[in-house]
Amino acid sequence: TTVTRRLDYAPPAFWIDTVDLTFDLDPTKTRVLNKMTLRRNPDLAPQALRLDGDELNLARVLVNGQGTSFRMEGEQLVLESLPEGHEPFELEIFTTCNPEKNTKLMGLFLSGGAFFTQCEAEGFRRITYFIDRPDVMASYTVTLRADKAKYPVLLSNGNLVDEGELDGGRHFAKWQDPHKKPSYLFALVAGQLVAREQRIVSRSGKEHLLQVYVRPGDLDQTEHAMNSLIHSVLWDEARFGLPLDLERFMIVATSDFNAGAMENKGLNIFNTKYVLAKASTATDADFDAVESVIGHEYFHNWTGNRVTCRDWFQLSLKEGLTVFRDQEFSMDLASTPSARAVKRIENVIGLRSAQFPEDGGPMAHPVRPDEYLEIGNFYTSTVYEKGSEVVRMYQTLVGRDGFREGMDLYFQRHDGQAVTCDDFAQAMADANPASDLARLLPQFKRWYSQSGTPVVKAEGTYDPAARTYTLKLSQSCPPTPGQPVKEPFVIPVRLGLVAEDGRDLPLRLEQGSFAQVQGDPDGSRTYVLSDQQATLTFLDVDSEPVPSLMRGFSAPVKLDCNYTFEQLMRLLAKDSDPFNRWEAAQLLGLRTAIDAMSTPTAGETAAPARPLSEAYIAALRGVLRHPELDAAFKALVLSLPDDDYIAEQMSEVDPQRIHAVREAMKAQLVTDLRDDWEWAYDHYKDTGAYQPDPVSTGRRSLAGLALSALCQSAQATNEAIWPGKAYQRFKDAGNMTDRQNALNALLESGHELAARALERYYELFHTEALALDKWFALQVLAPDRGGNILPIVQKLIKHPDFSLRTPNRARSVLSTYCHRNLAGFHRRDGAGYNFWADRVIELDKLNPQVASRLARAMDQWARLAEPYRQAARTAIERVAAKTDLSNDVREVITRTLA
Ligand code: BAL
Ligand code: ZN
Repeated sequence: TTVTRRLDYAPPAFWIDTVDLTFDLDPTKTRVLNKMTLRRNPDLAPQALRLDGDELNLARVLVNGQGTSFRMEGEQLVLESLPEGHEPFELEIFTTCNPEKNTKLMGLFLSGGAFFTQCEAEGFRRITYFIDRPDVMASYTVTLRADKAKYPVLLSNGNLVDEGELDGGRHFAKWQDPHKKPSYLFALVAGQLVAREQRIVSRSGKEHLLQVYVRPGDLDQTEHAMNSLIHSVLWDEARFGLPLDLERFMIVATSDFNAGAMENKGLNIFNTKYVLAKASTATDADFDAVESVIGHEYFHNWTGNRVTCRDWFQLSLKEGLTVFRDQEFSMDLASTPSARAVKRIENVIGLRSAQFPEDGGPMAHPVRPDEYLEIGNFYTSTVYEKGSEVVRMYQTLVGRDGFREGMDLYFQRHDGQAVTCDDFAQAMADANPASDLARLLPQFKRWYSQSGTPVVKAEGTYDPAARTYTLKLSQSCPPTPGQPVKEPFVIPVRLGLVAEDGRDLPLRLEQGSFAQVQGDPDGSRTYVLSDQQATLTFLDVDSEPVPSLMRGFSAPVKLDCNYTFEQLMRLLAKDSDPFNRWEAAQLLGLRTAIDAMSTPTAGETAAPARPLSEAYIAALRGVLRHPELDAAFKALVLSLPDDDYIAEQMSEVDPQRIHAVREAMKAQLVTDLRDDWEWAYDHYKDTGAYQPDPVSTGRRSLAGLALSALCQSAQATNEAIWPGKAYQRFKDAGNMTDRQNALNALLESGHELAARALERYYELFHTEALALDKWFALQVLAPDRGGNILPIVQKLIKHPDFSLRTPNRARSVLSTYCHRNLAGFHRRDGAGYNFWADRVIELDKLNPQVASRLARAMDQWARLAEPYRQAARTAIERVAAKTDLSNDVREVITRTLA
């Protein structure tokens, strides 16, 4: 219950050189013998040895084979009387723990009768006493002993060096990790598992064994994971020169996991959601997610494991960088420029829907936080996704080759070390001494220390006589908790000037210059905005251009440009930058929503009947029917900004009103484009034998959108044909994407066939956990009709297949409801908030990490209009009044009310 502060960092008083662990695995009483060699840190004055522990039963402590005195301070084991001097000594600690009771899923736990571990950030202390911090790196030897019939497979990090039989039907396996590592990268797995195996030869000619372990019966769902892993290995060698440094690389899937996956050295442990994929139960989005999470964990092997974090405040050092790497990986695999742009847009949608609200709410924190009560609360989209944007800005500033040189230097300097974000920044700058980055490094690093989303304001004026175009740029950043005033950021503004015919005009500046960045596409240049404001005068501009700014989303900022409707229409129709084309459609949609919100209507949940302008509808039709644009891109342009993103723009949020307005926009879009949707559905619906490639994924996505539109427009006109077709497609679908889209079309239109489809879905998939998660989630995600979603949610949590103990299942109902259904959750009667409070309290007793994520659903309460605001406050205060909350939930609730 104490706050940890970044500036309090001090090196450890002892180093641990080797760790020899012996486990006698037993569900209720696992014995752990931990033999370590330690030595005093020669740089520090002699101190007591403090070892972290958590819910351990201590049986014995020996120093150099002798009993010793020790005391407990809270959960820490403190040893004062240790050998003096700097010679290594041996410490032997014998403890037991109870995996079966471990519902927190941190440390050693059971899942489906098998043992798994999760140690990041502070789970190793739940396995044995240890100096549980990432800058203590040791060599591990691990012996696992267990009943052979129940636990035939025994895995840990590194190489298998011995195995054999023991008395009483038991057996053992001994593993040795050739690489030193911090405790958070320790892992073990024991159970009945089978593996898909593949031997590969890397570029350097070395042989490696790749294994994907799953429950027997799931092997047919591992091909995509294995392919993704092979692609990851090849990509990291090709793009960054980083080879696999292990003879054996293992992935193991478990269905009980707090996070997505974990990069333990050589033994990645994954949520089944990010390993298993087969066409009949996984959607295109699932296939994509498997590819990027497999990539992500694999890339951690260098960015995280070979070079790790000195302390947990540096988390983005490995997470921001590794998200950037997995995004680049997926973009490189996507291969066509259009498919790359689609990936980029999807990533930005993710950033805006989670990170922007976080940065504008009570949990706002810098990419490198300054303090925490519970580090588990800082595995956030700020540390991950905004952190990745910060890494991307290095690449934007120094170019792709310069970035590679920076990475090379980073590894040259820091391989095998535990370092800080400053070390990464310095390597990037030192490898690119002539760059703007090197010139502006201390200022650039404000991205790590200042929270909040900066706003870039842009105003342009054209002077036809002088043939000049003047662009005034300025930046600001709103106050965030603990940071009332911000200094200017270094913001790379990639820009172009779009002529009426869509051409990019030449970019000649009167004074000042663009960043010397290789790789900017024709017609785009990058201006580095580092002052509070700047004026750019472009010469030889022969017609009035529309500025296309922040192309490719060149910095994680909000752009405030007073575009006219016609200017946005030009960008939507003609911008050479696909990101900004999509962005123009989003802005048009947002503007329509905001205008409609301020139009008086009868009753607060009523909305203007036809909020979209004819010209906008016509432009969307033009995109939908465009002969060359990719289907995936069309689907993104044709998707209206969602409720949450609209809410993000409002200073006062009225959730029911937002929902009503968006529904009115959608209703018009489906009706006015009725024939175009029909054309699109017929044109895109057939994708042949299932392949999760970008082209067919895009086609399915657009066909799904079209089918949903057709069902909705049919509902308005009482036609039966499209719901019937949707039901048929649901029944006959050859893959889960088409099936789910068809079911979703029925759910979204509120047609009665939805109930029949749901029943049938349950019959088909109730034994497939991941598909069943979707069954729960889809029902909760359906548009709220007169408050019908909460009763559905209440019914679902009583369903025999629902369980709070399995994070995926708990999230499929609770997070989906509280985080993703704005109108269903934010009810005028406050019943959604009460439900939230009950579940947070209930879940906190079982699994504080999952509970604290759910607690975040109230982040935006202070911006709510009445009566929502008061009802939300009452519910939050009810949780706050509990005296036995975990640190995880306590920290979130305290900040929320601050
Ligand atoms: N390190 C925790 C899981 C991940 O970000 O890969
Ligand atoms: Zn990660």
